[in-house]
Amino acid sequence: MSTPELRRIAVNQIGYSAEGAKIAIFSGDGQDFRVVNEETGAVVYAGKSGAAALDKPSGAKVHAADFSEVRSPGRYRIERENGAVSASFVIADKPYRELQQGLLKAFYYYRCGEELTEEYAGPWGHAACHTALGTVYGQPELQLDSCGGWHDAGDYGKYAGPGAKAVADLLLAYELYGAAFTAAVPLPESDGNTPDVLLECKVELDWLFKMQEAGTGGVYHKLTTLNFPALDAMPEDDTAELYFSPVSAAATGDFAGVMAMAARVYEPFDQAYSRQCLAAARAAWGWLERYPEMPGFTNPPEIATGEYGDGTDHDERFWAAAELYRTTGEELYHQAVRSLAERPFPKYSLGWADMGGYGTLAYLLTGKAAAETALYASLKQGLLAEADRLVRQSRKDGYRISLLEEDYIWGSNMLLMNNAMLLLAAEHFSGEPAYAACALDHLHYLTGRNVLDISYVTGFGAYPVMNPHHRPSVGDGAADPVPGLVSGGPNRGLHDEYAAEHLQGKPAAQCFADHELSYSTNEVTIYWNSPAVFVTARFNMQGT
Ligand code: G3I
Ligand code: 9MR
Ligand code: ZN
Repeated sequence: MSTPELRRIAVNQIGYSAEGAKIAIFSGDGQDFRVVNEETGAVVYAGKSGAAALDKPSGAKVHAADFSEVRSPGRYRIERENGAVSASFVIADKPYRELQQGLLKAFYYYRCGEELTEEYAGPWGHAACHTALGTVYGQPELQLDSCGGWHDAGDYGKYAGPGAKAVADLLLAYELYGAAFTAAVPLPESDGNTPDVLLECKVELDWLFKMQEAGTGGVYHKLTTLNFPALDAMPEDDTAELYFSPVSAAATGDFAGVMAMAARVYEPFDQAYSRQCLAAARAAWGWLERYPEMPGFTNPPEIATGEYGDGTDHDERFWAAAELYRTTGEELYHQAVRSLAERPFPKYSLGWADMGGYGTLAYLLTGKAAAETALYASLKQGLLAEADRLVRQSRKDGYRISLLEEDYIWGSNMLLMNNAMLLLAAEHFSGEPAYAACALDHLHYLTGRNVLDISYVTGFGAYPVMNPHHRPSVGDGAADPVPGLVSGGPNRGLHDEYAAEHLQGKPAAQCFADHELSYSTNEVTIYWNSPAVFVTARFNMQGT
């Protein structure tokens, strides 16, 4: 269809809920617009956009067009007097159901170690991959089962910390918004009893068990080949030797946190599994106690894959202690939470490096009665203050999101969705609907209401990302990319050659290239998908 310059109308390309606010963002001149029902051709609303203002992060002169009065379910588009036409979108009671299912199904496509069959994967299937034993780095005689889990991203590495963040987001979504997870995805394991989101997370948890060092409880930081394979390599053709990188405190803390969480969440469905998770979490905690001071992880010299370096592990320890306390109620862990909380790490950040926010959420969710009064009050107040800051920033932004110019970093869409998660946590603890409204504005940006008029979720929206840096999507021969993947989004750092060559001088929010070579703007990862599942689940709850 038309190019973004001609469209100049940014909408959530999925759509808007019938009862909620409906705002399109215009750029360029001309305020008059009409909303057209695409089935009947009828103009159902005519109006004028508000005053225009220059928006620094996007470099655009933007104005908001409010058509909240349109409430009848249907498929619509917006037209402006200057000839611009928006993407087609729906107005519906619950417009984001399929999006949530697609974002969750993405984890199935990321699975490693098993065949993705045509029945479940359609044209995006492939043979079982990475089934060989892995070698423990520095111990050539020690070869271990490494099979399973999810690939991290556009590459086929598997990294314990990022994997734990992804599972944590999904389990938190299930804990807070369980009613949004009743429909089957479906998955090969769907049994009509255990929710699919738990079945999918079990794939990663089962793999995480294999990352725990026998005897010590420490957790290997990652499992990868020495180098990244070619960009068109299908997973089953990536047969280079796999290595377990050394144990790290960050990975061990993340592992303890997510396993303690899993022990709680799986308990009603599978008590033996729940016990196994808790025992693994306790063993990891034992390792952390034995090694209170550890240097951050850095890649061993021969290993060139993703480092996920992390200078401080107090946040991961804090999360681990808080989840272990929430799950067991044992004083030992409460004591650890209280002493770690005194350390100066970010308490409201949701990873992958700064995991303190998960500790804060776990402690607050434990409830006031079980908490120390002053710590509970300060964490709750801090969370709400952080959410207030995000709301204030969003109100100043042309596209109504909390990202500042300097926030358009590698994986800016993770920051976008993490901020939306934090806003929804604030809604949860305060009951204040303005936080949810602001979070929804973040979702609108993700699926199209942004300066590039692009949906950052493959397969969703009229103008979605088509060429992600994702090896299966490059190599599988299917016309469309694997669906349901969240792209990293604009990154003003221009950290790859393609971006450096093509995006020089662009405003921050336009530093994005829908090109498979641009890994620093257009790669996809499990931990960019997972907060988006959390956010969509909130808006799929009944009665909201
Ligand atoms: O946090 C700082 C910020 O303070 C600073 O202003 C800004 C300026 O550039 O940088 C921010 O740090 C960035 C950091 O991501 C933020 O999380 C770094 O520049 C940036 O280089 C770093 O990128 C990471 C990238 O690996 C390179 O290390 C991404 O977060 C991380 O998601 C990505 O992860 C890769 C794995 O290594 C391999 N698998 C794919 C995956 C996704 O691309
Ligand atoms: O494909 C790799 C991607 O998963 C990583 O996030 C990225 C940064 O570590 O690196 C990509 O691999 C590129 C490598 O770093 C440089 N040569 C080109 C590779 C892409 O084909
Ligand atoms: Zn694999």
